[in-house]
Amino acid sequence: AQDCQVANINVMQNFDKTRYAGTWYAVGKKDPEGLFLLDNIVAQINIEEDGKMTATAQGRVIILNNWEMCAHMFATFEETADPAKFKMKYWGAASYLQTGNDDHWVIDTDYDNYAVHYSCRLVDADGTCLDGYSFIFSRHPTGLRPEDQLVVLQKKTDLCLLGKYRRVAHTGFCESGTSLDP
Ligand code: DAO
Repeated sequence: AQDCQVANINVMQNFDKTRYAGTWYAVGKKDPEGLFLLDNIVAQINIEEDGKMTATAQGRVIILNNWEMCAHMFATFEETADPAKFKMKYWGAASYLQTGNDDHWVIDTDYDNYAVHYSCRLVDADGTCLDGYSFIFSRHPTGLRPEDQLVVLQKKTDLCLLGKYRRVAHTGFCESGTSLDP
């Protein structure tokens, strides 16, 4: 569907959260209003013993007075009637980081290379998304394989977000402790 109606967005069929587990590097991002995670965004999806999906994530952020830091985030996921649509509750390791309750929709993934995520925070009166964000995830920090780029391009188009993404750099910022020098 490409009528830009949030309700008509196609998500991953027969989504398998077990195969979604593991490390994902954000290589592209469409920001929401008041963006939070800037770059060096890595998510680790876990399936707990009770079968529930959780995640830890990190990324470079700038908080309050231009403080640059690596944010460590946690998330729990509530399942819905659609296995590819989750409600995600998230919070930071430190109290001054963002907290929230967002949709987490898996639009498409081959589990081994790429995943297209989507979250609309605010649906407009006409049914389109007024404020949302989307991650393009890769299993590889270097980016998407050429053969996945066309699939992802089509999904961006389906989401009515073509041209709204930026590249997410991985410079090692969040791998070097508290140092500001990657
Ligand atoms: O960066 O502006 C933003 C919005 C993203 C907030 C989400 C925080 C991270 C929670 C874990 C993500 C797991 C995919």
